[in-house]
Amino acid sequence: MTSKPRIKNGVNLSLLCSVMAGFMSFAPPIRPALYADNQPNILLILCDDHRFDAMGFMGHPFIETPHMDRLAREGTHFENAFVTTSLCSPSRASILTGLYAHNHGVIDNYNPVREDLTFFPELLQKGGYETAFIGKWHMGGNIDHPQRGFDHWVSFKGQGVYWTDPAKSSVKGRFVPQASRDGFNINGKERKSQDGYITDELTAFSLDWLKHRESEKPFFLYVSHKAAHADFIPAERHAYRYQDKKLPIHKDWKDNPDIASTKPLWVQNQRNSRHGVEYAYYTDLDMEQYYQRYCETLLAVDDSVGELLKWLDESGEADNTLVIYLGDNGFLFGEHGLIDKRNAYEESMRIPMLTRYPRFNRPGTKVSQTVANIDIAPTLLDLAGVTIPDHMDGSSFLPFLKGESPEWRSYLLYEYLWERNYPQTPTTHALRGERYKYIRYHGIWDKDELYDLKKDPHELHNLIREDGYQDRITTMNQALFDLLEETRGESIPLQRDRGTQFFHRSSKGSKATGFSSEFYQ
Ligand SMILES: [Ca+2]
Repeated sequence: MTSKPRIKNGVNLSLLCSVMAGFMSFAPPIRPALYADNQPNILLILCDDHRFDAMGFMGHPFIETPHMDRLAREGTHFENAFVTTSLCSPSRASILTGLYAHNHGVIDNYNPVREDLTFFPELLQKGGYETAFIGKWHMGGNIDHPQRGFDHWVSFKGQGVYWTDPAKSSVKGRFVPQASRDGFNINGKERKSQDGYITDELTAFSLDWLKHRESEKPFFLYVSHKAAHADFIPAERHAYRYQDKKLPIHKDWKDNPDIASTKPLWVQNQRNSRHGVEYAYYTDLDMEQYYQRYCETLLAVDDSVGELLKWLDESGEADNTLVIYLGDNGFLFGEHGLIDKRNAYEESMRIPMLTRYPRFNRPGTKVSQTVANIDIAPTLLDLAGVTIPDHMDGSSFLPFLKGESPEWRSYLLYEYLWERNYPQTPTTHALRGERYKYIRYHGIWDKDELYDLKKDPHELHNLIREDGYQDRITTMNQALFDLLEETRGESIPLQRDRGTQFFHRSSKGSKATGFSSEFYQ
C-alpha cells in the first residue's frame, strides 16, 4: 500500500543552490489509497516543553527514559524534528490543524482558537475512527469543555496543576503555587476532582478509556500531558532522584565579549527579564536544581509511555497501532543567557519525535530530514486513509516510516509573533536548514542572525555581519519571504490585549545593553 507523498512549503535544496531562481510548485495532493480494512489505531502522546535531548538514548548523562528508548529501538527517531512556533498554544494549534500560526491565528496562550478551523480528529471521525482527547488543551484561555473532533473528552483548565494538595507543592524548599483546582471536565457532563499526580491521573484516564471502549472502530487517542511545563514538580517516587547531577548544558557567552558583541541587543537584554537567567520567572532560580526537577518530572511521562505500551502489548493491539510521541516545543536552561522558549535557537525550536508502527517493520531507524508539528495532521490522515485537505501547510511524512525517500523540504519556516505579555522576545522569522539558519527580527532596532550549524551547533558565532556570508544572507532572506508569500504569511495578526504583562527587570541585575559600535557611523 503506497500513498503519494507531497511536499508543501519546503524549500528544495537543489533549487536553493541554483541562485534561488524560484521554488518548485508541487502537484496537488492525490487522494491516498484507503486502508479500508486496515486503518491502524493511532496513539498520539504529546509532552509539554520536552527538549529534544532529554532522553536516555540521546546520550544524556543521567536521565532514565527506558520507554522512550524502547520506542526509538522499536520504531523511528526523527532526529531533526521542530515546531514552527515554540510556544504551547500556537504549537498545539499547528498540530491539530496542520497550519502555521499565521494561518491558524493562535499566536499566544491567551486568545481563543477560531471556530472555522478544522481539527484533524474531526476528519478522522468522518473517516471511521473513534477519537479521544485526554489532558491539556490550553487554547482559548481557561477553558476545559469538550472541543470538536473528539468522541471522548477529559481536560482541565489552562495549564492544570501537578498536585491539588498544597502540601505536595513544595519541592527542594521552594513552594510552587498551583493555579487551578477545578479538576477534570469529563465529556462536559461530569466533573471529577484531581486526587493524584497529574501525569499518573492522565495515564489512568487513558487506560480506562482504552480498556472499556466498546466501539469496533479503530481508535485515535490523543494523550496531552501537562508535564513537563514550568514550574516543574516531579511525582513523589521521582523527587530528588537527580539532586546531585550537574546541569549538562554548554556555557553561554556572557564572559566572552567577542561573542556577546555579535548578539542582537534583545538577546543581551533578555538576560535580565522573566525569561533570562538573571531574573528567571522573577525569582533567584538555581538553574541546576531547576534542571534536576525538570528531568525528574519527565520520568512520570516516560512511565506513562511505558504503561500505554504495556496495554498495547497485553491487549494484542500493538501491531495494529501507530504510536507517535512528540513535544510541543523545547526549553532553554541558560543557553544564550535565556530560559523558557519562544526564540528560534535550537534548544527552543527542536523537539523529540518518535514513532512506532510494527507493521512497517522498521525497528531502530532514524530519519534525518526536517519534519515539524505542521506535518502531524497530514501524516496521521495519510495513515488513516483520509484525504489530506489541500489547505494544510504541512506534509505527510508517512513515506519515511515506510523506508521510502520522497522529495522533501530542505528548509523549514519558523515564526514567533511578539506578545505584549512577554515583550522581551521580538517577532521572529527564521529559515532553518540542515546547515544554515537565518533568523530575522521584525519591529525592533537590532540585528539579525546567521549560524553555520555544522561548525557552530550551539549558535554562538553570529555571522550576520561577516564577509563571505552576505550572498547567502540575501538568498535566505528571499527564500524566507518566498515561503511566507507562498503560505499567506505576509501579514502579522494583531489581537486584543489579554492577560498579565511581564515586562519587569531586576534592579539588581544587568543594566540595559546599548548599541555597539557597528551601529554608529
Ligand atoms: Ca509547551
